[in-house]
Amino acid sequence: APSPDWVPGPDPARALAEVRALFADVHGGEPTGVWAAPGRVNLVGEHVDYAGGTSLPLALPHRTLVALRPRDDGRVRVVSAWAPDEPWEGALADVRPVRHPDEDRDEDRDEHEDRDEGEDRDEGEDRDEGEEGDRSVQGWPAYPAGVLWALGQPDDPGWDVPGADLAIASDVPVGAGLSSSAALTCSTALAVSDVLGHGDDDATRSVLVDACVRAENDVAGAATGGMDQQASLRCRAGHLLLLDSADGTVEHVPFSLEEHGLVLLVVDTRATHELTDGQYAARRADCARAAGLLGVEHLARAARGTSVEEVLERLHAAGADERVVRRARHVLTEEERTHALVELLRADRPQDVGPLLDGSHASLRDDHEVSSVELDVVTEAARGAGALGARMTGGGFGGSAIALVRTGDVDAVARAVTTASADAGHPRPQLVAVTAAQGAERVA
Ligand code: GAF
Repeated sequence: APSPDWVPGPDPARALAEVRALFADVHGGEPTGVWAAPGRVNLVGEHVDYAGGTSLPLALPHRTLVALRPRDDGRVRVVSAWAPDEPWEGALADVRPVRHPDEDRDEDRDEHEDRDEGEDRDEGEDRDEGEEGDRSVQGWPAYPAGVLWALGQPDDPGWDVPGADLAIASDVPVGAGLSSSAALTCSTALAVSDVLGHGDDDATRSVLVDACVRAENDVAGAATGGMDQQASLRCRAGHLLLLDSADGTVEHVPFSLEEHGLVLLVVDTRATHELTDGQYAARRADCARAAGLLGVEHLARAARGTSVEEVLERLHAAGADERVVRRARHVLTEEERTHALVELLRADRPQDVGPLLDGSHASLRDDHEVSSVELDVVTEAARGAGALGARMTGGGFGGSAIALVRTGDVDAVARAVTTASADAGHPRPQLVAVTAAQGAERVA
């Protein structure tokens, strides 16, 4: 049987040396500073941020580093350790949103109306928010360039953003559903904010979250609801971020598994994970449809003061089709699981949260239909080998799962997920045990 493939832990000193050397090579001289932002996993509260729900992410020790120095000619030059010989350069003034918000509005509306009437649509249908060709910046440079663009938008926040030289290096696995893109936008945003002297309070961090979401949605054309950027910018070491996406408020919930003899294992299935293929947007549209039929702003809050069953009955009565009801059931039950899980943690009972993790996975798989066969195989194998609970984490359709495991069972679980993946003909998963790390910060 194949042996488990453990991802090497992050090496912050090496990453810092790498990004400095890259900066010197490509731009010459020293950056003004270096800023770091982490990837994340979400413990529970999945696919609810765009429905005003509650999530519980933690920052990974794996981070993206951005070395930055402002330029006075309005140009952006950015290089990354992924492609050190291919720096991207352009004028900040030429960075544009994928599609202007006012354009195509009628077309959008028609499309939504058609969609609402259809029963089960073709799941494979492409619903890209923007085609490659619409983008003013192609590929990964759209993320840092998009942040500079977003922070300079006159409506909000209207900062006087200069051009910049940037170099980027990262430990965050790409395409693994661990928010490598948020790590990239958030480290860039903090760098710009800091060199412009905007201070570092919670209000500024919230401005940065919004700019990063806007950069990803509008310039990179990638769908995201905000949880990942909140996690990357606002998490604290040793804590989960209890995030209410209805109003952006957060609490920091202490989270240390070690004293309970537990480990949080991340299993990257290495199966394709792509949020821009339209499936994510389709889930959002279904949730928006449910909220509209119920006449509420935040679907995730609709069962407060009543019950999930009662809300679902109302949805049926309002004419929702069966698929929209299932999407709503996911959001509403996930909200209950998240609050129950927080209560268990507050009672110092992390060993008891496993069934809530399993329930979350089942709901994401059956009601929201965002899991994948690879994720189902590894979560089932983890449970079979003694994991207390396991679920997909992040956007789904591939990417990573998490498993809560007793320290003594880690090897058995690692072997079980590796063997089960091999038996199913899937790629060999990559494994890493994680602790709750610090959110974005200046490191040099
Ligand atoms: C992706 C999105 F970017 C987040 O906003 C969130 O919706 C998540 O999927 C699912 O919880 O990571």
